[in-house]
Amino acid sequence: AVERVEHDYYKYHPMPEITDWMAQVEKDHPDVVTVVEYGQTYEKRTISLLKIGLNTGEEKKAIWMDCGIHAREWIAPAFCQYFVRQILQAHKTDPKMQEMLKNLDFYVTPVLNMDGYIYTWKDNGTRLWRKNRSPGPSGCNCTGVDLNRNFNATWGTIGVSFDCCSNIYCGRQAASEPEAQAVTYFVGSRKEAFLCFLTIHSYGQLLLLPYGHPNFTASNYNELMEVGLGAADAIRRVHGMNYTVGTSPAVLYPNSGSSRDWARMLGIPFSYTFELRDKGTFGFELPEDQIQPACEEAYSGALHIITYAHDK
Ligand code: ING
Ligand code: ZN
Repeated sequence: AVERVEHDYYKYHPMPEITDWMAQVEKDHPDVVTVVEYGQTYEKRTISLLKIGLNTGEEKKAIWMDCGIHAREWIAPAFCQYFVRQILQAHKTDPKMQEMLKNLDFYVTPVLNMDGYIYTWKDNGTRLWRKNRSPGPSGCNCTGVDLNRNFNATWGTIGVSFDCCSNIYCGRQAASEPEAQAVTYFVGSRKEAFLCFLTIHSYGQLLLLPYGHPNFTASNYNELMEVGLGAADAIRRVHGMNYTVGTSPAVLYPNSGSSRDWARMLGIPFSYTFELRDKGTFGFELPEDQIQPACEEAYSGALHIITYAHDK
């Protein structure tokens, strides 16, 4: 028999281990989990997500979560893995989760920017790479587009750069990048189903809501704030950590082309960006001994939003 290696949720994993883990989770939970391939990266890697939910034969509502849109934010993929494990555990023990898995499908992408993530594991001084790995336009010697500036939401208007060497380069046009196209197509073709769009980043301990452009206000802004503040309370109750809630212009600075804004403009009511631990002490290089508490508190926050959206 093939030796079975337990997956350590409190370590960071290179891409091949995360891909193997996805296949193993599907194998271990064939009644609730399916691996779905839905796109390709610039370097032709297959982008996959885990679809988690009970097969009821009915039309179901859905929850979106993506992690690792920015390569260096390693706590984000770790959180997606933890999140999947927790909902599968709760599926066995918690009546509320059983109810939600009957009514909802969770679509979880552990690493969206796979090319960038692999690049940060190369150990060549590349640990802090943020963007994807597509080449710049002719005449530019830099690589990569900021995928969270590339979505078709007030694209290219504010908080971006058109310099292809910038870390916030928005690309040559909206959704020019294959990774952004994959999300745009997958979510866009099921847009009526999605109640929540949760995109996971680090760092800063923030819960950001639409819109990044200061001239626009989400029609359900008050409700987004209220639910976000409830999530921040839930987070604080776990380990006492403070998360700040608001739009990006209110909390830090404006931006355009984010996937969160795109999802809200598409009509998905509960669209949030999570900025996980910490507040800058370790930044993108959050030590492994903080993976567990960071994931525990963020899980509580995410569940607050998902439960609200489900019950509404
Ligand atoms: N932060 C996000 C980014 O895309 C953001 C979200 C935007 C935060 C604007 C604050 C202001 O820049 C990270 N960490 O990627
Ligand atoms: Zn980020």
